[in-house]
Amino acid sequence: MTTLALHNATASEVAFPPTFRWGAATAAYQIEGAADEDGRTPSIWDTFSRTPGKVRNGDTGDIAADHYHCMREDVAIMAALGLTDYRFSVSWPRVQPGGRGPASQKGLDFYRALVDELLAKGIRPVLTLYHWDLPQELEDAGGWPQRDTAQRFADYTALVAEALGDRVHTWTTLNEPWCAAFLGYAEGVHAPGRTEPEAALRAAHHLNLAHGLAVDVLREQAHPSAEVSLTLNLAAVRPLSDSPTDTDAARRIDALANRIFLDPVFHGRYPQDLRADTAKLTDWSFVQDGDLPIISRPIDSLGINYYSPTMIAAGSHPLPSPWPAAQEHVRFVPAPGPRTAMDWPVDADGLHELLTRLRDELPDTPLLITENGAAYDDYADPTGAVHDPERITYLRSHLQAVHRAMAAGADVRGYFLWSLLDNFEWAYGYSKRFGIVHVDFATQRRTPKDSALWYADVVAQGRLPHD
Ligand code: IFM
Repeated sequence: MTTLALHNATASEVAFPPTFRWGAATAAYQIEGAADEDGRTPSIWDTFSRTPGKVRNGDTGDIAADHYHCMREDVAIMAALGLTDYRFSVSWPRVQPGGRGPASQKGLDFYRALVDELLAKGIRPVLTLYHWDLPQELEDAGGWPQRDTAQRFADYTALVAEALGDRVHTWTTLNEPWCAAFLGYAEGVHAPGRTEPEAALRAAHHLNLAHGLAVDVLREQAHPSAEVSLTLNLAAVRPLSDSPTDTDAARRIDALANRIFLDPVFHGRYPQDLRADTAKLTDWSFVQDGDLPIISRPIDSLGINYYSPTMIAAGSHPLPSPWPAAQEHVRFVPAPGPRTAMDWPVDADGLHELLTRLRDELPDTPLLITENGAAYDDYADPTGAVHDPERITYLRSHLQAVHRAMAAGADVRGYFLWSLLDNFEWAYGYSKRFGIVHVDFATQRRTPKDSALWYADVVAQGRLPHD
């Protein structure tokens, strides 16, 4: 179907199938604000962002884009853009304060209202259960390195599924477990800010286990037609050269960034080379009998978040590093070419490489691009308009890459742009703007940027406009 629809377009046209899902993505802590309202308790990101020196300018998500109060306006914006899907996350401490026990009905009411509003506007809800806001009490009990956290996540999943199971189209268990495990517990630049490489490996396993346990809960409680998914920020790993040392360095990063999730989830095993590489840190005895069959429960699609490729050479990485046991072997080489305000290279070929790799390795798994986008230093001009031509160039090239991969057989079903709104960009605070809708954080005024108007045109036409 995909290939036929693509072939119907003329050679110069970049046209997508009529069923292609066009979305935008956000995450609870990055946009909601209302940190202390209606019974919500602190997550690890509240604690981390309130700790001096952890987040640029001392920014926190206390108010963020105030989406908790502006939700209807924000859904109206999505509808005006013509989005078919909206990817959002649920704040765990808002719906289950403290991470244990019964649900907060007030917290759930917010998501019930959001889902109702989306459905009323014909927008499919794509719900992520975990986008990094672990209840602080669970971190105090050990956090993700502690096995019980996976069970707590399954219980929380049941509460959300009970409330919304009949209306959510796509459930994503975890967003980017790599960041949660390795930025949070090894490098310490994300909450909870720990620098314990062995704990980070345990965290990765317990996140995988949490995913599998949640899949079981969703299969039981969500509507049978609901799609169950997982989102990974897979690295498009490129060795600097084909020398044995550079390719070995790239192999190590591929194991720690990609195969540590792909192999257990899709093949029910951890890579042998990963176990060998990390043997001086752990014997992996935290993987208990029966875990891998749970982790590898079938899922309906895989979400991929892609921003830029990763160029690797032999060398060493400074400590603290997000790469347990690999930091003595790898060096990250800046890629040439244009860069975004994050200083990330703009390289759409990396997305094509990832998609064609997944086409080959997971031929039966439909793919969703659940995040792709770029930060630039956007501002409203004196007329109030926000011109962001670099973002349009970025989006165009990446959608072209998606289209090329689809023409080459990758089963990509949809594209979610990151992000709908300017928001709290984690350790960078509000200094980085990823939105296609500008947010004036002093007034909470929303202004669609030129890229939003461009994207609305893409969605309406199902194809990229000519330059
Ligand atoms: O803002 C983040 C998002 O929360 C997860 N993926 C990457 C984005 C940009 O850094």
